[in-house]
Amino acid sequence: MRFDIVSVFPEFFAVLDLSLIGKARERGILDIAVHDLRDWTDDPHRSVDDTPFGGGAGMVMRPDVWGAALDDTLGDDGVLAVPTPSGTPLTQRMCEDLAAAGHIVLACGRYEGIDARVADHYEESGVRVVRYSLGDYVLNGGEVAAVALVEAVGRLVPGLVGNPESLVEESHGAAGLLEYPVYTRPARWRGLDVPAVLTSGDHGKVARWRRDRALEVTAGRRPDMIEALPAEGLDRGDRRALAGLGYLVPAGAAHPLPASAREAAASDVPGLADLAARTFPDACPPGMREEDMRAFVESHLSREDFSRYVDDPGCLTMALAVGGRILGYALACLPPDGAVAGAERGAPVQAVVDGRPRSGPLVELSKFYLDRRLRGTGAAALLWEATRSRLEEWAAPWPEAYVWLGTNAANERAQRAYRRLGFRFQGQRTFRVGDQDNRDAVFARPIRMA
Ligand code: 6GU
Repeated sequence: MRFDIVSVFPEFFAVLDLSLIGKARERGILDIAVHDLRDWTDDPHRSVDDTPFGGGAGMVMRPDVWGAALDDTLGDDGVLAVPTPSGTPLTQRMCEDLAAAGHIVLACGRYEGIDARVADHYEESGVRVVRYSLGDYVLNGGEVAAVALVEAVGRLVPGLVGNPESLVEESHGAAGLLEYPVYTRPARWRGLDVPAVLTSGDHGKVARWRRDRALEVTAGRRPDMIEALPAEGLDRGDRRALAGLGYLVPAGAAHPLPASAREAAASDVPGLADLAARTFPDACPPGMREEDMRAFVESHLSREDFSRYVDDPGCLTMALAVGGRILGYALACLPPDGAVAGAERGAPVQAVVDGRPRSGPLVELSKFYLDRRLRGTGAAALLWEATRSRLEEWAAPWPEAYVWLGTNAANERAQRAYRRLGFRFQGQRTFRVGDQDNRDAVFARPIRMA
């Protein structure tokens, strides 16, 4: 691999004699030539710049000098790389692509940059031109960015990095995630311990922990990278970790989507009513008649109903937004004066949860619905935890408070889900839709749990 670097500060590139890049040059793996742009001037002052046409501050680098330099260095195989703050942000993918080119010529501008005709001219003559930036900030010239490119591209040349494994498992690698944190001896430093899992010797647990940390670090610093992850590359553990970080992968989605559960606002009402109409039949027993379900939705789950629920201080309405769309909701009835909500609907007034009899208010979780595409995604835990946390705030005046719900007795899936959320079976009730009595299983749990 050959690099030609053209700059008015050739001494700057002494750093390329050091470390792995320096060794690779000694071993002939990398051939790096540094040139002084002024060698291509033909005036006594060796001048490389002039004032800008159209006026303005600073100086512009002359096309004639650059043309002479690049004609001599590009040859018939050179790719022209131009560091400039107005370039495309340099990525690992671009570096991999450039590593496949055998010869790169770096044109380091100073001052206000190089006359625009230079890059245009070489592009028009069939030279591949890459204008790149290191990020959204301004350096005084392209030299630092040229060193960055030589190192990032050079280390991908076979034989340069001793252990090719370290090229695989790294930030911006194929995984599309930032690197997990790493640790070495001593195991305890300034009161800080190395995470115990890393000294456990359990390779499976270490791998899971590292993957979870990589997801966590990436979600915190580069949410754009999380939203670009291909869904098919995410296993169950990844999906669980992502749900905990506020991202869900609905069935059929190409990528994780940001998810948030919050108290519903008036603007959520149409989305809530649409979702309720879609999900209500999912929770009904198989024999239920279409028109009965439709009538129930019209009389309890219309837009007008949701408007009332959202405005009613005795109701807590929670919306789960996924990628900006409402795909889940919960509705809780808050009993006045810390009493029992839904006594007439079969509230488990005598509830005993994990051996403890209920005391304090009993909230009714009257609706808890998710779009089908969210089944098994961790969405239930996300919506529940946000709901529970609101209920906990509401229940602050009482030392203990409980929440109950009824769900179709035949719906094993729903009952398993409620058990996972800490609810315990209390008994049965009948629930009327149309002219049919349905058997419901009743569950309860404390709002706060240790
Ligand atoms: Cl490539 N050049 C200059 N002059 N400033 C920069 C840059 C490049 N990337 C970020 N800032």
